[in-house]
Amino acid sequence: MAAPEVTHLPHLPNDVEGLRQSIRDAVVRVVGEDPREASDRDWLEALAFAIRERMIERRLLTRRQFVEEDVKRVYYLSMEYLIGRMLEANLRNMGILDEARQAMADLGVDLDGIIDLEDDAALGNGGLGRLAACILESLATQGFPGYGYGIRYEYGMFRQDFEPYRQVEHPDTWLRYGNPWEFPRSDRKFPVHFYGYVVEHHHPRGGTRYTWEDGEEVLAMAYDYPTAGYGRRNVNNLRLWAAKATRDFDLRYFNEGDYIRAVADKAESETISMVLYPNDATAIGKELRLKQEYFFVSASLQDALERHLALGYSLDALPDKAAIQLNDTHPAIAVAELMRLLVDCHEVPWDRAWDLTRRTLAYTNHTLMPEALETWPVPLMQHVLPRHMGIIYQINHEFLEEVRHRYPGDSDRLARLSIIDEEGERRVRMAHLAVVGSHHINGVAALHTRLLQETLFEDFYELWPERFVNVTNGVTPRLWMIQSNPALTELLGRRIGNDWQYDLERLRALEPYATDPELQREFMSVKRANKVRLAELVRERTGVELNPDVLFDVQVKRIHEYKRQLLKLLHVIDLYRRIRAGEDIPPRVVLFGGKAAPGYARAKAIIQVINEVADIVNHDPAVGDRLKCVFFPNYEVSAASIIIPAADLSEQISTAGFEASGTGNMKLALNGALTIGTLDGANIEIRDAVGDDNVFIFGMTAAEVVEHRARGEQPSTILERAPGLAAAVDMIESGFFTRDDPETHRDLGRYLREDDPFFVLADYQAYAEACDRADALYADTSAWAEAAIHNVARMGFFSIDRTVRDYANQIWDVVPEPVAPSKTNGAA
Ligand code: NBG
Repeated sequence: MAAPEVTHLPHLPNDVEGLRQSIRDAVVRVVGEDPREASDRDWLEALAFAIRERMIERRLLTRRQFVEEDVKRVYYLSMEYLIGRMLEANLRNMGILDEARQAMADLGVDLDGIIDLEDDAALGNGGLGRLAACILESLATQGFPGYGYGIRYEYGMFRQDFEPYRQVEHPDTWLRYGNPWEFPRSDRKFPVHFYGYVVEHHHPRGGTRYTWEDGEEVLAMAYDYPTAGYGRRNVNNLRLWAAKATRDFDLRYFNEGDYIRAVADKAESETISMVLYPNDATAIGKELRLKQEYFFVSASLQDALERHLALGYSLDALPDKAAIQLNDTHPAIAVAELMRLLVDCHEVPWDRAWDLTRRTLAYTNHTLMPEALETWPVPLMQHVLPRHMGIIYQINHEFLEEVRHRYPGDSDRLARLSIIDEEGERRVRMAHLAVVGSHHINGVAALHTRLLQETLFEDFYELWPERFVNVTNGVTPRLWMIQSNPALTELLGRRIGNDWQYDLERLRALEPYATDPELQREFMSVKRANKVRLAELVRERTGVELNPDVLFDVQVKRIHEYKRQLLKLLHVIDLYRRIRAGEDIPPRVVLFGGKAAPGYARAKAIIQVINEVADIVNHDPAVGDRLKCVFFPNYEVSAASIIIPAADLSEQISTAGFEASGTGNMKLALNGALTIGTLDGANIEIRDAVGDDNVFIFGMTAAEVVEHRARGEQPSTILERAPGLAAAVDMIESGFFTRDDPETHRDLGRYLREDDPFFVLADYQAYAEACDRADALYADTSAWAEAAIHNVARMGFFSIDRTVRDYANQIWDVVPEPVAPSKTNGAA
């Protein structure tokens, strides 16, 4: 029994006075500056320290409660967390935003200026990483014992710049001022092994043991980021691993006198956590990436097992006390690593270990795109992770035995199901490994899950239909409404109270007011204020002036052929041509935002042509305010928070069958934008929720896309029937927008006319008509406002809290463990 003094947890006051005291002290004690001399950045750091002290108190209380209640824990393994800025989010979720604003004001500092100093934590590419961040926030908010695991990349998502039209990438130096939010845990380190070879040891009394010898070892060191729940005292932990060289490894060379080599090798082993791969929905197949994946999976599983055993549980109790979720195939090596840890390190017999593994792991699939499905060449896997290759062979052998038993003589089926792809260069299919090693596999929207069952995992679905479930994605209303859209939050509070902040379905209370002219007027004036706010930012970043009284048409997301930014651009070009021809068309602002993977030439060409078109359109005196086109540079979470609340129209125009879910679609609709979209991903569920009248659906369905492809129609024949579209393609191709070098987009023109793999041309006519429908509705302000209010009121289903509850009920079998509401216990 520890002494009372030892078991004591400090308790800091959360009122203005207490905060002011902590902040002023932190300037001196932590930052090391005289408060009279402190810069804004010093104050930012001091404030962050004052908050994190309070977060860690609640974190430790939360953890104590989890131990006392003997809870089952959820471990979320993700290569990416697209968190964004932390200051405002932490203040808000800790329930001390107003107090901190006042405390800072008392100290003569404007909190909002400080908030804008912070860099985004951009440890992710796009929707998958942002979803992971939303899930962690919701786990804490709902009181689930959830632990995030990932990588502490020294450099996150690159910063995007245009020079002048082309994308150039700059390193994201988000840690250059240090990071006040993290707790470096130098005592929480795990060795991670690479290369070397495997030795078989035959026991005299039967049985074989394997040891993994030689090779290299890197240490994974923990950095903890407390994650606060909103409106209650739960604080969970996100643990990010950084690679550190092991001392043994250094010493070898030091002893040989090669000092330079020793230091260089140390730097090299630390490159594992150096940089995020800036790729979205694409597999890269680089050795360093495989090492990153294994690095964080191994450290996370070692950590989770150590905690499990330290709590006094037996390994047999693992599936009852831990649920491990694999976010896409990136952590799929966990299947083999958990087996290795159980069998080789803890001497659990193989069959029992396999049973435990399969009952502990679950896998979320985020894409059907073949190029995004990770596979590793067998020789590479053998080289980097020789023991895991052996384990995968064994798992595959036993799995295929089971299949053979059920489908005798069906060798095609065996080849289709095998974890090893035997065609051409032999490769390990990570998605198959994840499916075979998981008790549940989920897609992220209803259509996506159905397509998984019917196409990608058809054979697996036939084997184990009960393992496949849908969990439609969601978004957190704390970031995507309360923080990003304070004006609408205030309006909602006045009209329907604040219950929706915890239970988004409560937004339905707004329904009866959708036709109320007073609410419509207030709603539209909130939207206008948000458009003014965005217009200021756009002027600052691009010099382009936007008129807040016209329709704001927004497409923000990664740049990808399947997302069809080109479809929107062709429409812009058509409008421009018609304006120049003297046609009177309804005015609009078109705003694009998003990054292209640095190696994705086509996506980069798309960015370039959008910038070129924008430059001509925005400077043509014949156009004026009737059309503006902006490519917002360096789209990131903090920019999204300004852009999304200002959108009238939300572009969700992917080729049907390609967008697994989309989550931007949910954020935009929640903020009262009307969706113009295809029947793809979660758009379908959004339409079902908001109703046909409140969304503009167009284009081929997923099934029609398949039929259309089978017909093999030449895209150029479509152009013969559509003169406006043909003119737009021609303007790109002939160099109308690139007069210095008319050849620039020859290839893009040819691509559209001859290939058009994502059916931009085939869907164009339907798209243009849907745009006209949007214009017509926008002309009727009251009708538009009514539809927009219906969108907000009906978005309850798309709360991340519902998503997390679906995981908890259908997959994890865990219950929430709320600590206490923050205002009654702890505050003040
Ligand atoms: C992305 C999908 C999106 C989906 C997010 C989150 C990958 C591999 N997939 O449609 O493209 O919304 O995942 O589920 O990044």
